[in-house]
Amino acid sequence: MHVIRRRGWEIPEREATPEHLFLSRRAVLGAGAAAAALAISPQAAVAQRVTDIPDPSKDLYPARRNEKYTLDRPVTREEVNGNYNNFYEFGTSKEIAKAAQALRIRPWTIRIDGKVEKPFELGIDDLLARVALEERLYRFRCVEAWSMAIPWSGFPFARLVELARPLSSAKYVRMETFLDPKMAPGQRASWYPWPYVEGLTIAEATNELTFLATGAYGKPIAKQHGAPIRLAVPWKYGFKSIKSIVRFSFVEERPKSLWQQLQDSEYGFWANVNPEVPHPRWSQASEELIGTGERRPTLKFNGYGDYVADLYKGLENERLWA
Ligand SMILES: Nc1nc2c(c(=O)[nH]1)N[C@H]1C(S)=C(S)[C@@H](COP(=O)(O)O)O[C@H]1N2
Ligand SMILES: [Mo]
Repeated sequence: MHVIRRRGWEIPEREATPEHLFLSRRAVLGAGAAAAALAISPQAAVAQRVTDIPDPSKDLYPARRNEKYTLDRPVTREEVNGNYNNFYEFGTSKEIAKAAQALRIRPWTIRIDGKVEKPFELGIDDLLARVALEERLYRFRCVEAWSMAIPWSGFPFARLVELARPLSSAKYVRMETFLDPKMAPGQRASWYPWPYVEGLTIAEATNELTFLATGAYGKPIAKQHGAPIRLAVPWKYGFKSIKSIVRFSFVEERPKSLWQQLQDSEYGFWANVNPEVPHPRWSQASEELIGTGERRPTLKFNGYGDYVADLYKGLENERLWA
């Protein structure tokens, strides 16, 4: 049987952001004015208390694209990307999108604590009102040897560090996903050390590529991608990019992630993409571009070495690659 399938390379990059929406909105309001209006709108406040539908942040998107970050491949189609996910809080299958709709994303409180001038909590919409959103096209490489290309919207992690005001004794940022086994059935599996935890050094966190994604495909980020806020570190294997974050702790000790606690040999702290260092169970030399069937050689640091290679100088004795 001949199956007609739309191939990834037929999808123009501009589909990442529905251009007409962006242009018409910009004609009326600057992006900043839109954000300010939203922050004080009574409807938004009610929506936050009662339900997450409609998403009170929806008018912040699409965000203006930052053209600095370009791709060497087409953007993965939204339907493909939104139906092939890892989100173990909702189960171990890749078809997790439906189950992930149980995630409640308002109210969503984020705690900033540890070695900071003053610990505090703030709601996701208060945070969104304090940052400038932009869109970035990033490659994404899972340790399982598949990849996608994603138009994230969000803001640089460095902006969060600025708001957090860490003390000089802070060496790492430890991030934590929500913990709610009633809402997330995967968290009833007691053999996982929930909640999901990940970490970065402060230097990694403040690298210009390190991004907190609150949107994708020109909209608030879908639940299966880790709404309402997830990490995007495109030079690292996918598991580092923790989803649905509720806590950022500035700490002295290197955080130990959920995966590292489970299987240290396969999920180290550094986890940078390197095609020359095989995973203990398979090669990392190439990757499948999900949605196209194409296989491509994997690039060192996923092609982002110009931005990040310097971060790892002097760390040759660390296990940087798995
Ligand atoms: N909280 C949480 N974050 C997570 C995961 C998870 O199961 N739970 N999976 C990780 C893995 S292994 C990958 S590959 C990416 C998948 O992101 P995506 O589904 O948006 O492509 O999320 C990462 N972040
Ligand atoms: Mo992954």
